[in-house]
Amino acid sequence: MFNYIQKELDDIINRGFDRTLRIAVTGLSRSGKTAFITSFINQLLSVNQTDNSHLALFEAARNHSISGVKRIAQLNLNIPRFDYEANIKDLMQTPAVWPQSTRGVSETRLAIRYQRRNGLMRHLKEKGTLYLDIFDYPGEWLLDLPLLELDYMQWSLQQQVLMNHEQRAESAKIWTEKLQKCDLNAVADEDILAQIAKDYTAFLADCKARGLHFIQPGRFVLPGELEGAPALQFFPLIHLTPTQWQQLKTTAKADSYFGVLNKRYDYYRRHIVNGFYRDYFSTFDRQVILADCLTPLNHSRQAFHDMQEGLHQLFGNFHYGKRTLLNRLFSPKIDKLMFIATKADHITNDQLPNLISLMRQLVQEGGRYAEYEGIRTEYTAIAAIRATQQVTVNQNGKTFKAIQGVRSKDKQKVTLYPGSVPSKLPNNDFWQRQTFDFDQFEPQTLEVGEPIPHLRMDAVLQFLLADKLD
Ligand SMILES: Nc1nc2c(ncn2[C@@H]2O[C@H](COP(=O)(O)OP(=O)(O)OP(=O)(O)O)[C@@H](O)[C@H]2O)c(=O)[nH]1
Ligand SMILES: [Mg+2]
Repeated sequence: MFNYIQKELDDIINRGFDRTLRIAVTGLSRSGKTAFITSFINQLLSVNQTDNSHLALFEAARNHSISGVKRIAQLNLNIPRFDYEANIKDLMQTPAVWPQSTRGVSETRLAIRYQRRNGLMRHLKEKGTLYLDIFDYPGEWLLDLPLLELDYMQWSLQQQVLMNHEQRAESAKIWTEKLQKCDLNAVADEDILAQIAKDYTAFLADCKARGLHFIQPGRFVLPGELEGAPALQFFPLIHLTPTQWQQLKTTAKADSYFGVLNKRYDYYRRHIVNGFYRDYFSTFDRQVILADCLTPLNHSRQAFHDMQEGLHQLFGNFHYGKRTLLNRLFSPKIDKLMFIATKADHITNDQLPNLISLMRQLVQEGGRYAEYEGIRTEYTAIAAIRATQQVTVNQNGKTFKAIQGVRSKDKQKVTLYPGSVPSKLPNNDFWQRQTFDFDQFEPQTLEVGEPIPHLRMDAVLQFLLADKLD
């Protein structure tokens, strides 16, 4: 009888005190979201009752208050499951390969059983469960969110400014020539619209191939099931002045090129972008923002500025509690925000402070610490899947720090000093000197039962979860 009552009581308590946390993993394409989520899940699944030395900074693992972690069925039945198993399988191959670039949305749910340490519940020696929901999606789609705030004319004028960049102007020639020839007052021909949109999409894909990040609309380069849909057949009218816009608004009929393009842009914004926002971004509790600052440094000055522009569109205006884009775009519930510089295993440990400082400059004008109203914010650098080792090298009687790993371009094991990371946004001088070279590395083969090697993922777990596991 006593057991029965005890169980009833336990059930009521558990139901009442379980917690759910939805974590937004935000980042432009190739910033490391999928690697981050894979490692995040892996580190949690690897927590055990004997040795958690690989998660020294994560208190709940260190003091063994976590009794078990499981992947469980997600709540949304219409979204594919995050393919954690496939990513782990990739890492277990010999040689190991990086998880694939993401082509659609997926979701995962974890249940963390833990012993309560604080509050009333600790007296009952009762366990709690923390449910974690995490989404993955192609980074390209993120840059569509700012479109929610822009009408067709505002967006076109913004794209017009971007065209001043040499690389863009050059590869835009084909579609801009066709655009100029199009009489926007004439009755729209579907085939011609489809053709110009195709050329425009080819231009965006070319920008992406050149390492540029500011690509809008993001769905055009990764359409998923919308491939070929008229909703993706429009383009910015970058050749019009504001006066011409006003004229066309009065003269052009609904079935004209101008009318049809306006309608399609609006549809895209209202249904596709807003749907993505509503379904995935409006209900998060905590957010991490990932930025790969090293790869664009390797590409070109243009690639670096382009990424900066993309990040500023999303986060640049987010400071001092103003009602700004990020506040509006992401859940008003967010209470913790972490800016993370990814792939920190590309550099020696002594360069980490520089990398963090560079990221701050990239995501916020001037790199100042933003104090977001009611949101705890932290800045850090990590490697979700550490591909290199830190070593010390002796040369000509001197010792210096270096990294060792299998370089992607020639699959050779190398020991090198990748150079110093600029702590501030690089100036002209920096680009002329080009004194750094950050190589890509191949992941190390993961052994069965071993956790993924990482750098400071435990600090991330601590920041995001500690207060929910007390
Ligand atoms: N050395 C190292 N490389 C990493 C790490 N994380 C990601 N990378 C590299 O960055 C690439 C992109 O990482 P992903 O996790 O696929 O990036 P993503 O943000 O999911 O990209 P999309 O799905 O295309 O938006 C990987 O293929 C690796 O080459 C890391 O921790 N260390
Ligand atoms: Mg991905």
